[in-house]
Amino acid sequence: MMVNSIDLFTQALLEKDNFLIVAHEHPDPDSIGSMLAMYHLLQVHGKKCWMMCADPIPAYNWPNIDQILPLTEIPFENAVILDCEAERTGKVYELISHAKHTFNIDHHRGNNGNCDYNLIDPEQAATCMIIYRLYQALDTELSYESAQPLYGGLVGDTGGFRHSNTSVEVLSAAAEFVKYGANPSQTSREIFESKSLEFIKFLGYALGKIQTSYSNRLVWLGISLSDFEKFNLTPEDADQLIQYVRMIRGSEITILFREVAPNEIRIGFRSHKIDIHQLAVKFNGGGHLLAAGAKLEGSLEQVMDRVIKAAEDLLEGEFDGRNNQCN
Ligand SMILES: [Mn+2]
Repeated sequence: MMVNSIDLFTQALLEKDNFLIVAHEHPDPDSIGSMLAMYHLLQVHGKKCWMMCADPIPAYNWPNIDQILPLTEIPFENAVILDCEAERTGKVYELISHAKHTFNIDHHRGNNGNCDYNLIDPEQAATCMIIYRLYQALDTELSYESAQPLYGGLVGDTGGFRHSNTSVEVLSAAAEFVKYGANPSQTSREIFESKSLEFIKFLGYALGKIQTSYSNRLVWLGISLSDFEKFNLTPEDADQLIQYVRMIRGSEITILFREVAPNEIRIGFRSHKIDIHQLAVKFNGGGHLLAAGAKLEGSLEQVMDRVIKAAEDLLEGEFDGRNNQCN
């Protein structure tokens, strides 16, 4: 993996023009926030740029969000890939494979660093923190256009400043963004408190299906496609379901299984203290030390059996013989 210095990265960026900005499929607040802040940064520096996302965009009231294009042909030259590696951009991947130069900014562990220019830092709480460093490196003053989306990205990836990645740097940056017009209460409402009535009723049903072992140290929940259909929801609507599952006192590993297509199971892993990234990697996934994901083929029951067995091995310390505690 090749990682560039911020100076080399910004210099290469300023030498080029006509950028297509993309992020991972199934966009979250950090990927959307970094797209919007990158878009504004490039525009301030006189660049022509577009943002594109093949999936639906949440209805956040953030500046320029209506400028995100659906999948379409545009005369771009260079691609900026945010909050993931190029291979995880979904339906826009084919488009960006024609880019003259590729720029990648990400904070996920295991990013392959295969782009022409890579700014990858797994120590950062959010990709938005790295974009903020770009604003500083380019002496670009913050404004509402950058502060609101950057703040939103931090709120999303820190779970509303509650996760272990909520550092002094994150809180200082957040304060700076609020100074320039980011709206904390509106942002939290948009990200965490704008569920449909159907979702809340579904939540009541889904939480009734929670299973646990090892005295609640391991907690998991599996939702089938037909469960989603009963409530007129899609698996994407339940992205945040794992937040409720991980609230159980004493839980150390939390796993959410969602059947997103017939026999295609998306898995979310969370922990307060155990490295569950290695668990995701075992099933060809990835992410962060305490928040990771994977996707497996098979029936919901088969996949749950396999993964729960591995999670139990991890709790028993019999998982590849490694020390699993994080500091
Ligand atoms: Mn992120």
